[in-house]
Amino acid sequence: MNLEQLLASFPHPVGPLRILIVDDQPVNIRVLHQVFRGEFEVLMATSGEQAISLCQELRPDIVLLDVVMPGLSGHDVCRRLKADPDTRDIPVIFVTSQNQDGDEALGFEIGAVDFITKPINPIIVSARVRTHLALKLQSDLLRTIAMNDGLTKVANRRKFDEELAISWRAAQREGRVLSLVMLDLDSFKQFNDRYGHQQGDACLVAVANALNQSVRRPHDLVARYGGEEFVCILPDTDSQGAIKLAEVMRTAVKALEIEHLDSAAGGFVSISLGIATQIPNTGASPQSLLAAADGQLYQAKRAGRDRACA
Ligand code: GH3
Ligand code: MG
Ligand code: MG
Ligand code: MG
Repeated sequence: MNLEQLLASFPHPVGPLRILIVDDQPVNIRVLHQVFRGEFEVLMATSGEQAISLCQELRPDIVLLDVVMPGLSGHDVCRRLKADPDTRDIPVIFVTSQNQDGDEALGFEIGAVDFITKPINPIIVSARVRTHLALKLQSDLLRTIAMNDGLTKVANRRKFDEELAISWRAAQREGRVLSLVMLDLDSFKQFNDRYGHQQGDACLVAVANALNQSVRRPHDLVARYGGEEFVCILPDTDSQGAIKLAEVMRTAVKALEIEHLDSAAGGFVSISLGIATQIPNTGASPQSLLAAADGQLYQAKRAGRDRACA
């Protein structure tokens, strides 16, 4: 697949591709800029320090990195990018006039994907960059498919398990509170029976979107836990905050006004929710938090559905 086909394969829109050109000599930057302007969004840095902060802030899709620079060298920059989980996956191509074999080998050893020598040949540089961008997009796409639910596009169970473990450790380290909201569509078997599975699928998509629009903080995560069950991870959110959000979600789903004549909630699709909150400590585990949320969900069902229990 070429770049354009890959971009079109993503389940969500992907912005213009960004390339970061790093060189201490502006004339070298200008030469490379000529090659890529118009085709990609071009970012520029004249020092290693600047390159690292641009990578952290703007996450370019690829970096063309000079080796010899005052201050941080290209090798230093590459090592730092590869040591940071947030920037590790950005492909780095070294562009340098040093072309001894040892230098090139070191470049690969510290994580570069390619090596280009100056003076550059614009056609070759462009072809190599496009090749590495395509590889990067392929791995981004695989990750997206592996971590998101194909039907509703929210995070899947795998992503949820990963994120819960990460959020749990972070809350434990910082002594912060962590909440989970587990929710389940009410009488959904009957919905399928009456309206058919296709309508059922469309209903799940609409509910997932409503849930996603209900969460506000960048670290909140909505995931599809199973068939018609969803779960939300709410870092740094106490019980009151989680109860408030659960109510926002319950109201948002009802406001979709999806007809469900067998429902207990005024003829529309509704959800029941269970909330659990904990400051992670020894003796507790992500599984115990999940079990607690599930227990509350069970209570909400028993109490008549279309409600939240905490
Ligand atoms: P309750 O209110 O107690 O949750 O009742 P319920 O009928 O929702 O619960 P139950 O677990 O008995 O049924 C869940 C139903 O959800 C059964 C299954 O057909 C449906 N379901 C699960 N996943 C999907 C899906 O991906 N698409 C569709 N259309 N239906 C699904
Ligand atoms: Mg230089
Ligand atoms: Mg159900
Ligand atoms: Mg269920």
